[in-house]
Amino acid sequence: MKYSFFLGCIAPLRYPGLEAATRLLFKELGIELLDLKGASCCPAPGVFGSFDLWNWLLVAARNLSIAEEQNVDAMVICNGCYATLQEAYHLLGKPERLEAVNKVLSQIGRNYQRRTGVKHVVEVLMQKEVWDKILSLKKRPLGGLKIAVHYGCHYLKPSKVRGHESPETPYHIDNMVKDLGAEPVEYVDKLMCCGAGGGVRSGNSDEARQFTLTKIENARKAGADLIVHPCAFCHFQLDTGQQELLDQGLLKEPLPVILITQLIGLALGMKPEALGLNLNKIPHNYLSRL
Ligand code: 9S8
Ligand code: 9S8
Ligand code: COM
Repeated sequence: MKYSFFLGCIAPLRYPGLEAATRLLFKELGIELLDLKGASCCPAPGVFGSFDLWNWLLVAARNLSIAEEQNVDAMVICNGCYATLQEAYHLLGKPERLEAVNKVLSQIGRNYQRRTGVKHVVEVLMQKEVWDKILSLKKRPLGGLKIAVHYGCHYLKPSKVRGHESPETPYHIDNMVKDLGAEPVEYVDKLMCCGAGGGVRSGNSDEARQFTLTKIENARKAGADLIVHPCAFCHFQLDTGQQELLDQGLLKEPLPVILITQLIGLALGMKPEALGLNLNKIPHNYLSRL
């Protein structure tokens, strides 16, 4: 089993722990991750796609063509990257469109044939043989931890293109949390945006933080000890956004935030520092209970 690891921008530039944890976990699982040499920003679906669909599609097709050269699917740890690359793959299913894109790509000696596409890291991990292996490697019991799952908008919608379980009542990540021995908690407005998406963080960061605050308060009311999610972009907003709320005196008790690969790494007994948990702004205070 092999994938080409599409890093996006947040992991390499702001939260290197997300990449480190994912690489460590995949090494333990024996799944090879190739480097996507020369990959750029996906480009972010809201930030770029909302303004210029054609150039967004061209850049996405260029990124997909690099993974295709390696004959493997690209794998992402961010819903935004997932949205862009999967939607580009979908849109390029129309032959005239693919031809038009390839005409431009040929100017830089590239070509994309749609032989390979993209997988979200959750889709990769949830394959039966991979998940069975994870469960067989469990070392650190997570019992007693209450975890609020935040799926993020782009992971689930548009549901016809994503093709997961119901976009209104998702359960895959909750099931993972349960299998790892922790307790997933239900909370009000679970499917609410973290606040950042669609370019809102760059355009109106106060508005974005209001979403974050509501989300954190709802998760806290449900008794959560931490929030798990599948998206580097959500990680940025939920962690950095909470620090900003603390600085502004708008938040009293923050909740630590963790990417699904970091949580699995913890369950497998890996060191919190090796998983990059010390690189978060909001400290992982529950670790002393494990
Ligand atoms: S790349 Fe550039 S800004 Fe970001 S991390 Fe995910 S979405 Fe794609
Ligand atoms: S960032 Fe990740 S997927 Fe999104 S648009 Fe609403 S939620 Fe947070
Ligand atoms: C969110 C990415 S995951 S974007 O803000 O919608 O581009």
